[in-house]
Amino acid sequence: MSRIETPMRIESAETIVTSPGRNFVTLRITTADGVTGLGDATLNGRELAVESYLRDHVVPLLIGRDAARIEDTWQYLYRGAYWRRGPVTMAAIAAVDTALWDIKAKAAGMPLYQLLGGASRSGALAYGHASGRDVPELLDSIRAHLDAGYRAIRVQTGIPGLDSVYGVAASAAGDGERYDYEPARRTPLPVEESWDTRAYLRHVPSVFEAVRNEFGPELPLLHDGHHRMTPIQAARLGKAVEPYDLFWLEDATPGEDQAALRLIRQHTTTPLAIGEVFNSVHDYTTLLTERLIDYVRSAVTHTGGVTAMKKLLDLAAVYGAKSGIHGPTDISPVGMAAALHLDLAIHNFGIQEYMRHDPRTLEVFRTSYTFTDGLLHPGENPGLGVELDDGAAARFPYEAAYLPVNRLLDGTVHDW
Ligand code: KDG
Ligand code: MG
Repeated sequence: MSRIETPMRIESAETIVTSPGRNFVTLRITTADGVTGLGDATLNGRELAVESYLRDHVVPLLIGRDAARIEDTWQYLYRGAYWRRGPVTMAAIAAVDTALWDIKAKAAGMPLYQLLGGASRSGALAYGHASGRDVPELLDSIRAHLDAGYRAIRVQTGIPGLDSVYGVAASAAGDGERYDYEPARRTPLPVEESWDTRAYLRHVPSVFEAVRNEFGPELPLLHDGHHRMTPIQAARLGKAVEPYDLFWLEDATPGEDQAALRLIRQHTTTPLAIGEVFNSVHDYTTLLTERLIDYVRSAVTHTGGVTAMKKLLDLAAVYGAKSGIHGPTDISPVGMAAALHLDLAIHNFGIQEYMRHDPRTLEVFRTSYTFTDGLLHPGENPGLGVELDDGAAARFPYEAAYLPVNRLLDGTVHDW
């Protein structure tokens, strides 16, 4: 496409890498008439690969393009690369796409959710991350989350015999002390954790029994298996927790094996959620068309942006599945805002994950979304409603950080 001369011509695009409590990669696109848009390109533990993909291979293609042509730009970057999918590529495309939607909505003078069809609800039900090294600590953490306004709770606990386990805060519970793995893990090599699936399967049902006994039947409870079980182990866990009426069991098995979900589905009525490590609608075709899952866990940040997520969630709607957009703290406030605009607009909204960001993160990213009575709302500012403070970003330089590696007790590398 030839260079165009319109106010919406892309004048510049730049990547901002900053580490206000944890690493984030952001793309900022500026049009000829000075409208700016932000997109989140953070890929936890592999941040600089996406930054280079954007800086070296995408930004030069954007200059001079028409910022208004969002679908065309998406297809140009996706098909034009020839190589398909992958977390690095799709995070880079997501950042461009989200920034262009931010620009379009700002130019229209509307919050993005209006361009996506307007609000379908007054707010998005959020779930928080409660955890404890043992059951009493977990119950305290749930109480603290309820006091902080959450109306749905993810439940993760320590496992007897294992030192540290995914999803469990390292020190005593409380609303201020929640699980967040990255900031403490700035070591030259990934931290190694140990794992024993049989111990986990023995322990988890009793944890849910204790939580239901304490908090009653109504509170929506979620659990993340974090890819660690085989299909038959997952089927067993799903069955064992049926009396405790989980909202969902997430990532029971490694996500890339779509057919594994057939076996789990045959054995349990516990609702299933999967997809935070996916980056394309093509990762979901078996899962959705065969109705093997109930919730789609993709992040806007990792699945090609607002354009691709809207298509994915529309496909999910056809097959009776709902959204459960990924929202841990490694999704920046820009990625979180994009999720919230979709949550408000789509019909098949399920739930939104929400871990509050570190105060340093919120110094860099000035947000306008709100959390009231358990519901998130993206706010009414034009665009995404997030601004990036360059001065604050510069105060927090990038530091290498890795996610942990998991090993079985005999030393075999396992899924983390
Ligand atoms: O970067 C990895 C995290 O995003 C992931 O471990 C968080 O499983 C997760 C969740 O459900 O939020
Ligand atoms: Mg998860």
